[in-house]
Amino acid sequence: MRIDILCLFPDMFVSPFSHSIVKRAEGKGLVEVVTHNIRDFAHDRHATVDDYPYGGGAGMVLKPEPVFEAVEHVQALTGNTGGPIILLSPRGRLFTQAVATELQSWSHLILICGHYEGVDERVSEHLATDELSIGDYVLTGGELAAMVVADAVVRLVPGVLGSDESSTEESHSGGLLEYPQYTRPEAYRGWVVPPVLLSGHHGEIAAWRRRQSLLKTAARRPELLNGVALSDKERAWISGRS
Ligand code: 4GT
Repeated sequence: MRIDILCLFPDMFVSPFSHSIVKRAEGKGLVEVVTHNIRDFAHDRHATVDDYPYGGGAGMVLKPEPVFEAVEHVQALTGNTGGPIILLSPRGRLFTQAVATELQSWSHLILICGHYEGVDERVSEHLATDELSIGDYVLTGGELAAMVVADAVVRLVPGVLGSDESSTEESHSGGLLEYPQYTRPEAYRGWVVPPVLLSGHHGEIAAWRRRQSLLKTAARRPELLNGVALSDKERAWISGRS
């Protein structure tokens, strides 16, 4: 998979991507992440990429020309693969694990990061094929959102995670919150690890973990239970507790 990221501050990606799963994926030759500076596609010698909003108002707006031309440059470079062109924006559809799974199936992604007060609407209307938000809050720029998307997608590319890590993906949580994890020491400041985890009874451990996932989900994110297949027994057990 190749991911091209168009932004105004490509340096922001250097450290995160050199420590994360992205580095590992690149090392294995499974993923290539390339950042581009939208400013390189400005038209004037001052490299202007923003301008005042038509109609007035506070702040500046990212001009359309450098963004369109940066995308066209990437398409020429990569052979115009027809993959998603994603604008990161607080108005986008919510980025979830399901969206990450969907994106993982493409061989090429283009991510566009906005800055200033916003991006000229023609980018959203006539260039981006998709618009994603990582959550209901406002950031200074789309770069952090692009990092989140890249990280979540790259770890799903087959071969990036070891088979141990990837097998925990589907089989365990399946739309529920994770069960509690413990490691040594067995007792820390008087807080002991649940004895079942030391019992060696794999069946009991699996059942305990499932119950813990259900409990935590019911307590903290009850809406997630709607998307999960529960047995009648589990449903009754949860409603008896909440
Ligand atoms: C939030 C998100 C995002 C921003 C999000 C254009 C000017 C957008 C700054 C940018 N804020 N981008 N992608 N929640 N801010 O995903």
